[in-house]
Amino acid sequence: MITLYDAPRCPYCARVRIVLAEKGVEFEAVEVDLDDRPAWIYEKNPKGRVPVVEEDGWTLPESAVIMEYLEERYPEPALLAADLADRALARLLIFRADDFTDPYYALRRRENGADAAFARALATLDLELESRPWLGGADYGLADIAYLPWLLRARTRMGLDLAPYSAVSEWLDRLLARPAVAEEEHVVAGL
Ligand SMILES: N[C@@H](CCC(=O)N[C@@H](CS)C(=O)NCC(=O)O)C(=O)O
Repeated sequence: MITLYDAPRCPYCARVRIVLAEKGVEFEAVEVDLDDRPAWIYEKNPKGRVPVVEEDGWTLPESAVIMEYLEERYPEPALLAADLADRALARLLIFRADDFTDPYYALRRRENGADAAFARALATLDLELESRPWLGGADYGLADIAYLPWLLRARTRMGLDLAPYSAVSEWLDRLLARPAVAEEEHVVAGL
């Protein structure tokens, strides 16, 4: 069985939780206290960060890599499109997710100009979602899961109003209809 070294508040862990839930994979979650990280986490990941997955003594950190590993290990239901261009688009967006999450963290740190920078990041996402139903193209998948955790947290924990971003808002409503995403929303509500 897969073990996930996990932290409820961590959006990177949320990516992995959602993929596991979508694929119906049973796993054991070991909660890591981010405010007092145990020394052994460095044996699992030299950077000392979660998420890490472990299977038969083999460990893998980095949420974007874990998502792809899980996609290959448990191909059904597919979370990467069959179409090569859509697969590449999903990977590109995941590769560039920092363009969205950096302004989010700047806002969390209340840096100067962070409000405007996060608004710009949301407007860019909105524009992407005006042109296609899901971030990765025609189908729901890894790209949506890669961005979603920050939006759930921004809405619930930072009181973000998504009304000005109608495409993002509609996308989020469609996502929340999925049990795997609703489960994560429940985790966020409990933080
Ligand atoms: N690039 C990593 C980032 C993971 C990450 O930053 N996790 C945070 C919790 S949300 C963490 O473990 N922070 C502890 C630290 O940075 O020392 C990934 O995608 O998995």
